[in-house]
Amino acid sequence: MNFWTKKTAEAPVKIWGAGTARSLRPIWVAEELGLDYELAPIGPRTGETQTKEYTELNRKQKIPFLVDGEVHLFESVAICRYLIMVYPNDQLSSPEALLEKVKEDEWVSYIYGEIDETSLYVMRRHRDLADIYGASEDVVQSAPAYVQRHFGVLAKHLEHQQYLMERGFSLPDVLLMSCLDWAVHYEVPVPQVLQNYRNVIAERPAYQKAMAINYKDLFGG
Ligand SMILES: N[C@@H](CCC(=O)N[C@@H](CS)C(=O)NCC(=O)O)C(=O)O
Repeated sequence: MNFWTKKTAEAPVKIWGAGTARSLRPIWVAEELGLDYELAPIGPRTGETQTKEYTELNRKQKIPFLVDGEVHLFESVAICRYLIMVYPNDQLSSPEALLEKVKEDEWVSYIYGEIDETSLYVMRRHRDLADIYGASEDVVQSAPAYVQRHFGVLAKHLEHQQYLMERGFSLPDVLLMSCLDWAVHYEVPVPQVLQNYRNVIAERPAYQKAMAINYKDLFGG
């Protein structure tokens, strides 16, 4: 199958998952791209990821998840990357040259690895989800300092530029913004440069729409 000439005559893109920082990402990207997509807003701890039907689609029993014709994808980063590359528009810039690609990967891996998985999700696992993963006060207490160290690196990079990639708003910004919101929710201090960056990105209509869709229970409606 050639993704780059993919026809949209098939059913619209379907995305599963709502209510978490990870599920926000594909919804936000879909909104930035102006996609006609269907959302199944299933939550992570509601039993909806454990049903027979969902497990047949996604053996990981996690959200988010995407189906687009023959393409089945889990992992928020992969889903966003897929949407940006298959349905490009001028709201989300895509890397073209090799160095741009690897630089973008560098930020994506850094934010996903160090801030999402290693810090914020660790706090979630060992505090909010302690019944499942075990409580660990030491781990939970040391995580915010670790996040802040990496926020320092990101703040330095963003001191003199608006977005992580010089060419404009892109996938690493979607990841960083979702992590900043998560950190603020966990009361992890955020440096001023990143607070300013967050305020600018929060003005994006697609972000606001995606937040209202993803966190429907918080925003009402
Ligand atoms: N690395 C995955 C993480 C997916 C993930 O852990 N999703 C959580 C919600 S944020 C989930 O579905 N948890 C349900 C479960 O573990 O049963 C991604 O970025 O998509």
